[in-house]
Amino acid sequence: MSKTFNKLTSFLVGTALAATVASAAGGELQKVMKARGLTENDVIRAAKTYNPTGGRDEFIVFSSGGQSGQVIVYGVPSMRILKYIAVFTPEPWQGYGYDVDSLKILRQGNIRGREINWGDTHHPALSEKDGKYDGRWLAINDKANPRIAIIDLHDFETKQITVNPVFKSAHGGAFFTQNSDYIIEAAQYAAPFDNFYHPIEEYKETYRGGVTMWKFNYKKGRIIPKDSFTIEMPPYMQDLSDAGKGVSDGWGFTNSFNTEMYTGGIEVGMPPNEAGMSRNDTDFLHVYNWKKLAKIAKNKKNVKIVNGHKIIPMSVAVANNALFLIPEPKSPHGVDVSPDGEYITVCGKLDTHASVFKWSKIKKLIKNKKYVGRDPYGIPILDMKSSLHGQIELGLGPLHNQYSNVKGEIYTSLYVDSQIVKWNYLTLKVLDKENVHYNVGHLAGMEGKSADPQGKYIISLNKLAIDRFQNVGPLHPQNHQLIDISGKTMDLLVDMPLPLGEPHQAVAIRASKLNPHVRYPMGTNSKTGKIHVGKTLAGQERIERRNAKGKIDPKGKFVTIYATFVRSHINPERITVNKGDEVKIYMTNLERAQDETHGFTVDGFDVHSSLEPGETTEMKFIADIEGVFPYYCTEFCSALHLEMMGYLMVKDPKKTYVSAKKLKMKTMTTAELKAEYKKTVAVNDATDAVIQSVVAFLKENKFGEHKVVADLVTDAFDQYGQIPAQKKLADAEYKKGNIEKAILFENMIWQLMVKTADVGIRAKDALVRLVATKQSSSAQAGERAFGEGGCSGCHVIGKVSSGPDLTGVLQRHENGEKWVTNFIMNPEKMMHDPYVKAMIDVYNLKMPNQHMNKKETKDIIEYLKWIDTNANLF
Ligand code: CUK
Ligand code: CUA
Repeated sequence: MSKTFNKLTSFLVGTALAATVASAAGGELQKVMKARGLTENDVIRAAKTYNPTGGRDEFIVFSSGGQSGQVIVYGVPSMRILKYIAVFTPEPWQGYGYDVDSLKILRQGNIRGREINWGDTHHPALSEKDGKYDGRWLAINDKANPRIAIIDLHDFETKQITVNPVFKSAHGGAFFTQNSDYIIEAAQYAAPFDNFYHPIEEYKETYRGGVTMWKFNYKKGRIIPKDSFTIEMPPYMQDLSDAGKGVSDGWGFTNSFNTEMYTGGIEVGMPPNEAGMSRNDTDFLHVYNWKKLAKIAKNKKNVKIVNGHKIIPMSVAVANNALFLIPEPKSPHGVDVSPDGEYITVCGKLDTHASVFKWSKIKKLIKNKKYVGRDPYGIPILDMKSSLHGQIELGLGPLHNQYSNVKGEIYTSLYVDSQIVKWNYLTLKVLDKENVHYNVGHLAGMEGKSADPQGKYIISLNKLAIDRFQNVGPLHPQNHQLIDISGKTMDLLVDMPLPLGEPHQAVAIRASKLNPHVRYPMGTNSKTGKIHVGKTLAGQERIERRNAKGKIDPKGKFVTIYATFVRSHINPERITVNKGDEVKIYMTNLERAQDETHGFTVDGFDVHSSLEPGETTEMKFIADIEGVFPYYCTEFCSALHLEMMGYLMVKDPKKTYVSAKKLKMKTMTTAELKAEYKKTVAVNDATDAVIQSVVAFLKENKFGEHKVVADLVTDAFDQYGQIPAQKKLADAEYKKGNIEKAILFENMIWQLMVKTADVGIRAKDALVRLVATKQSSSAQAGERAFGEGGCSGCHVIGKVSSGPDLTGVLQRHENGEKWVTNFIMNPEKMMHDPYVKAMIDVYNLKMPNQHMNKKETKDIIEYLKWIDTNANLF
């Protein structure tokens, strides 16, 4: 492209821009609002939720991913999705279920030997200390296949799946006790604990409900099944649970439906389940002393073992005064303990009321053994009225509750009314109602079920999304709505379509409490947290062939590859095996640089692994088909990512292969090779000079004082440090006369330099932002005007471009500010100034009138002053 053409375009573009931005600032907002049909309220709501580029959210939400068997992570208030965590379902991006180590986790979830490859996640729970979230672990249940998974919040990976050996479905989990000693999981659909056939006619005798108390090792972040136990419960359908806290610590609360013990039978002429299971006016809230029962479970005499798991029979729990029932309004759903542990709110979805039970009243009844009767299984029943603090009418279909930072303030979802009610559980008064989109299930407050709720926002997890979003076919997304609760009345801020599963519950935590790592110690098996047996460092790459006894044997059928990954090559790059060999690949990502993940697959073998910096993973398959299979890095990790590949060649040992090497390829002459070598070395020297200038800049500006920059510099030197070794190889080959090989090694040096420069420049940019003086708002506006008004079309700060560099421009003239102001506003009038004339000669271009107004010009002057103050940085 010709120089003149360049200048011409920037001149034209500049002029056009200047006209459109002429009215700038205030008017611009009005224009956008008009063009997009936005009201002032819309704009305020947008401003309340918008994160500018690079901005962060105050809260992080962990939402159940419903039937996707995953966990969804998003930020509040922006409602931007950050991650899907693979839990019960294979997830290829993360390699989950596609490499050996993650497959082991997934297979921990096998039930009676059968692989289960999905989950119906309902309730995520954050680990607690004194009832407050600590941001260390996340647990989530699977309702369909009764399991609990543990996710490590240091790397957002699933570390354990535990199958409930006696339940056949489980809903009321996961809920941590207030110091994360146990995780509560209640059954849902009653079924026999054993794995045998029991006719439905013997439902009352042989089907059972229950609550499992999973012992949790907080330090290791693992459930310990052998120290866990299940409290046998009547075959009522246990629903949701909550752990007591504060004054009620040590106790658990689980509600239920179908205390009728109805078993349906449409096919034999019985009314359906839905009729029979909601006949009674009340169902039962189960109240149990898990702390006491945990001690009781340690004595063998007190437990029954079913499927290798401890069960405390109802009779034992009752005899020890550790299990009670309280009537609650029919078909309840949520049961939520207040931040101080004194109030327990239960919502009956078929009742318009919320019932607030008071712990001190319940405790007194228990202490005085004041029972109004016993259920058919002999469990003492406490009087409902004497246990209640009070009841309050909320609306149709109350379901779930969340607390805020205001004393007594509680938020309840109304499923049928599609509303959120704000009310006070102490004074029993309704304070406000907000319409949400159709059929809200759970609510998520900010740490809203902890001992330290933060208020500010409530998220409404709606079941339907009719008419809210672009139609994407009959299966609609879910709709999470963010509501501002900081004011006297609620204000619905924004809708977020969630294109995954049907999330039930979500939990939110202050982002500042999360402390995730950026890399693993070299060679880590992220699934165990220990160093991987396959850890391989640079120089240790190898291919080993062993026999069935594990001895090195050239005739063996077991091939192990110890491979390393670093931008932009996989070592080894060629693997030849025999058809039928068992191939095991250990892969170590040698990068220490943040976000330098490499992925790996061998085409056609249904394997994939994601290697985060420092991670080692294992892949295994039988090379059961002959052929040539490329393998490659699946993450676009660097400019030479496409070159990050190799070949797996599988040959049939029974075949003889005829060589196809007939055609001699034409090669370069020695003189040509030498010329290329010289050119390559010269390019490397020039590139190194650029790197050195960046290094000098970084040192001058004391990069070591800024951790973010220092980390990047470490990354850069990781690359740079590899150059001497390559240089040695290049020189040696050159000496031996292998010029072609010497060129290739010199090319490798260039690759390393480019990577160094890439990170180095990132470090420089980060440093400039850190050490530059803060821009005044006027200078900020000036920079915007400079960019949008077209000045930047010709002027590049710190560089001579199609116009002169403007660093120091205010010093170039007497009364510089006035001179530049006049020149910007009326350039035509100054064309005869000898300086301007000279400039026109040099640049062959006249300064155009960009029609800047007075304010814009003044701002630009402020911006130019800011540049001068920081001139050393450009
Ligand atoms: S549940 Cu789905 S809306 Cu499983 Cu907690 Cu209430
Ligand atoms: Cu490594 Cu692409």
